[in-house]
Amino acid sequence: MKEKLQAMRDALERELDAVRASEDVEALRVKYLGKKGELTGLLRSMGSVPAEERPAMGKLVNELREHIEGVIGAKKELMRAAGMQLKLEKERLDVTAPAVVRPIGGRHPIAAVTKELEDIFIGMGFDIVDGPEVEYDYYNFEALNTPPGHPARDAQDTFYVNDKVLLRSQTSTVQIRTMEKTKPPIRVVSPGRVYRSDAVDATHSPMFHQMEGLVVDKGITMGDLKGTLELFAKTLFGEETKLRFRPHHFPFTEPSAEVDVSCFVCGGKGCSVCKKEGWIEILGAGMVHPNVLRGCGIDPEVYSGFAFGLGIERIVMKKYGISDMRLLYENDIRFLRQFG
Ligand code: 2U9
Repeated sequence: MKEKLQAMRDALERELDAVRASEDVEALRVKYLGKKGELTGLLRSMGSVPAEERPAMGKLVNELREHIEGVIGAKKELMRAAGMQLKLEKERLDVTAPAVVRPIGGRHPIAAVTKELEDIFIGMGFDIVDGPEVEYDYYNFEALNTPPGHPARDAQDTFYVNDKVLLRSQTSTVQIRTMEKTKPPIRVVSPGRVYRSDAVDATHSPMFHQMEGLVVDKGITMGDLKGTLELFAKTLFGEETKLRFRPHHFPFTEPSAEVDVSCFVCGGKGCSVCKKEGWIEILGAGMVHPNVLRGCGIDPEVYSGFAFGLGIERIVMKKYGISDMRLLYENDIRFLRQFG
């Protein structure tokens, strides 16, 4: 019996030494101290030990059990501490390490100016409206008082999907859709892409961006148009900016005008940005043609309205002194970085 106890003790020692995972320590505890464990078995067999030896043997078995409990407990604690140490090592965080620099992108100059223009008009109570770039001929031309064969179609020649469907050449399409859907008062601006079958050069592109505005209500006059555009121009280019209206013709407005601002670089004296003119053309505008209102179910005897349109690229180029429009579409990061 004594030898058996010693052998068990030695075996446990070896097995504990070999253990690598805490589950294996628990397995050893069960192996020796569990209900069907080796030491438990030994206790059960005490009956076969002669009565006079039993107390001494019982004492030895108890000592061994205490020993096993002790070493297994100690091993468990050791492994828990080692595991914790490993976890701490793994999760070590050097708070003094330099931060990873994540470069932050910036707005494209066209997007930046579009937002600037939107904010100005939102400030005046306008809504921003959006619509499809692939449009019906009806919304792009016919509803804008430009029937088939009208000479104004040439200047806005665009890309046709078929006889009736095209890529819009102006965002007025959105304003027609707005007038069809909503009753006056209407106060909207429509920024977006437009298309024209123009060859690419420093000042032309088959795709560019426009923003158009439309106001329709009772009693709207040319005075409202001038006041609105003046406030717009002063906010965008500075308080000292002056406006100049030159008579013009558009099929969708009557009367119509082209609108210049006094040069925001030289103040009107003449420089390279205004080509020594002192004025920079930025807008087209006019009073909405009665035919256009009527076509959208708005009675021109009751309501009147003004409209205007501008090319966003042109404003971007004048504002930042960019002489070639193609730079705006090449997405060369060295160019774009200059605008933050
Ligand atoms: C409706 C009725 C009339 C929008 C207008 C212009 C004048 C104009 C050009 C500016 C530069 C186009 O991008 S550009 O080439 N636009 O000169 N646009 S009046 O007139 C409208 C709009 C909607 C219902």
